[in-house]
Amino acid sequence: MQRIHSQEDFQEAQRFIPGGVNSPVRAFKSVGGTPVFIKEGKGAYLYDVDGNRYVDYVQSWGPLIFGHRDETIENAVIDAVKHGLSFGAPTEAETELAKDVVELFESIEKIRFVSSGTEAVMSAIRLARGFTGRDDIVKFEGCYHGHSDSLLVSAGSGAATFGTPSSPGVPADFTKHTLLAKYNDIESVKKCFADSDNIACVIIEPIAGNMGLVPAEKEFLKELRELCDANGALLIFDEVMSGFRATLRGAETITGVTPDIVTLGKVIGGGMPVGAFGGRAEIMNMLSPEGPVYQAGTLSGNPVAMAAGNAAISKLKQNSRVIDVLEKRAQRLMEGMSEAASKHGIPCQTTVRGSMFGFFFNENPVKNFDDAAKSDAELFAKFHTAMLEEGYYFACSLYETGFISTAITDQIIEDTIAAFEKVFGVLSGK
Ligand code: HOZ
Repeated sequence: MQRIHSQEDFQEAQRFIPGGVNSPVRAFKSVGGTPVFIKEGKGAYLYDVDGNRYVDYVQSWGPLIFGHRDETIENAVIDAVKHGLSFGAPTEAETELAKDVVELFESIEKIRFVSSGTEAVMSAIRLARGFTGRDDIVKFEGCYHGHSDSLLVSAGSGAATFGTPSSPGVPADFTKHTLLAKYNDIESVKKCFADSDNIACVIIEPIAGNMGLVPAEKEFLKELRELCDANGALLIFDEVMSGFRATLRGAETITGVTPDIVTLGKVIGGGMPVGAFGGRAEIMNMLSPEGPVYQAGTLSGNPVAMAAGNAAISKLKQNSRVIDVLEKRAQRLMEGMSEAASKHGIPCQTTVRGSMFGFFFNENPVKNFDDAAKSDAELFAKFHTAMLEEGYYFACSLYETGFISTAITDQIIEDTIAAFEKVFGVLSGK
């Protein structure tokens, strides 16, 4: 497969954009080669600037649950654009989307829209601090909650991919209130509460998607809830990635644990830049202008983004079985991968939650970031390169999650499994 134009574009981009990309994980650094420059997407496929076609298992890192250029979402956006790009004033579309989310998530009575997941989480933390009057927060190793200062500690996603667990430019004073615990290890959380009586909140991805796909165990979450209650701390579920992906009504419905605040993004914007955070009214009412906790944004609740979000969420509501159908396909994909890997003597652990899937080239099950980091990164890089050559676009980091969209048919899944067979055969030398 020729990717000459992508290579030229990357050279040119690097002259003007640090690393040639506007988000580090896109740079292909951990898998080698140069990033593919995309010209367009349609349905299940991405087309690059050299005219190559790829089945897209990244789906813009999650948002595109109906695939590229879904007609309903596209038309909603075009219609919104014709009425104006931004008003900086309230619109009915914001209430419409708010109503839908409140109806779907039992834990959310009120919600506020922002422009990114990072912004949603940063604001949720401020709200939790304002509500409790406390400063400390607990986060888990390998969980990624965007790149705001106090959360860039042992973060997953790009930060883990490039081995920069925290970043220069983040003053130690800003992170001294961030306590670290180990995912799926309640004793490590108990230690945090023993060390501090100033904990405002515990933030967790209940279905972690930024250290690869690693769901939290139900019992662990239950104990986490109890610990928060016993210590007067809030529990925040970061569902920027898993929201409307793992299930329609939030991780709370599959874990049986109710959070105090939920953060959302990705699917909720249908492909446009949107984030949101919501929770009980007594907490949300602390937000300005109702309460004293300040938070604002010129493009918050942007009418075009709201139109895309409304179209995506109403489509999901109308077809409530969509996530089950996608889950079956994801299961088949991962089953096929496991079989192909084991046939060729490659250790492989797989996980599925709704339309999210994850795999590690690892002898042992992965329960936390330390386990994930023991995966075979070199093999992952070779796998990624070989699958790309076969026309399959997977996330370019072992610490990311894969996504199925409705455009990815059963046949595409079977073809992908055949490609796994071929690639594992080559990689194992059999
Ligand atoms: N933080 C995103 C993945 N979990 C990466 C976003 C991007 O590079 O587009």
